Amino acid sequence: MLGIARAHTNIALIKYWGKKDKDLFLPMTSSLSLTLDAFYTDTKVQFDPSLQQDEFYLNLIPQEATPITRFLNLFRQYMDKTYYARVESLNFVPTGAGLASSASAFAALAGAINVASQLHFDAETLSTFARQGSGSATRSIYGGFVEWEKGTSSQTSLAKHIDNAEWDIGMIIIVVNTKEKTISSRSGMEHTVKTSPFYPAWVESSKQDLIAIKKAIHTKNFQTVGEIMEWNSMKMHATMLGANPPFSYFEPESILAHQQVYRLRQLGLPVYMTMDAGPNVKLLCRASDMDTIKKELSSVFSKNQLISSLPGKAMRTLTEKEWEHSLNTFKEHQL
Ligand code: 2P0
Repeated sequence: MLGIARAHTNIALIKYWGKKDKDLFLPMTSSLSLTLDAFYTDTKVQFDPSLQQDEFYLNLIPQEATPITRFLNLFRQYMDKTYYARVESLNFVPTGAGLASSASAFAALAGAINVASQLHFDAETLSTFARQGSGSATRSIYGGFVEWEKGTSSQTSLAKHIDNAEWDIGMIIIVVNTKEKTISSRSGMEHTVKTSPFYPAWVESSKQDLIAIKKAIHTKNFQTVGEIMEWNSMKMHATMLGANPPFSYFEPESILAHQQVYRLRQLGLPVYMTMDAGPNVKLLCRASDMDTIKKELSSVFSKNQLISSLPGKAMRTLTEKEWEHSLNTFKEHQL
């Protein structure tokens, strides 16, 4: 009863910001993302009759297993025979890069449990499980462009694959260094839904953005995809400025990054920005322009503030040999 899986992080182009049902992680709006190749989580799950409780190791270090137990129970309710499990995760999402790893973490965990439990749910169903770990994990079940349909129930709030994104597309993450503690996305979105008079407008506008971006993805219209992405992100952040009391994830360097994007566009480079529940700025650009853009940005940001990635693939299962390889890679990088 062993299962191993790899899932990649994703960045939302059409954002998820607000829950209709906190317990089931049902979102107020549908969202759409791009899965990224460079950042992923590998997870191994073994159900073991000799265990007295669930065990969880993150990057080889033992952790409190309660959230994992809660997630394992979502699957255990369908299993004939249930055992405790040993869960080992390796995060290949650079720490300090300010990228949320919960998306890849819960998608990989769902994938590994799916094999270990021998339940073999299909990918869409699996995304409904991943969702109950963290909303954005719903979308990390698939590669390329992915839509999370908000649905009306736990069974219908799921991910759908939209496009492999195997065209000239990439992302550059501008890491904005900040030591300040920010508001978690979970509490930030709750506060926004409750208090921002802009929130209903966001729901309506985001619905339109989703329709338009899907059309643009379908016709591979890069400029329109970028423009809609940028506008959607700004509108999401505007809901926070309108909350009571207001809050914002912007840092001075986020604004600096925005100014650079405007400058790059004036130079004729098609590049667009988006920001999540943190100060880092993510750029959508042509993969073939990534080196030029990084070079341009190096006058303002240091090399290690600029991380790039191509589109990534869907969650997949790994063999034990691949796990051993992953473990060795992780240990080498740690040294
Ligand atoms: C997104 N974010 O669509 C949006 C945009 C942040 C801003 O998904 O409470 O960690 O676990 O469902 O998924 C971050 O929120 O929140 C997020 P929970 P999650 O990517």
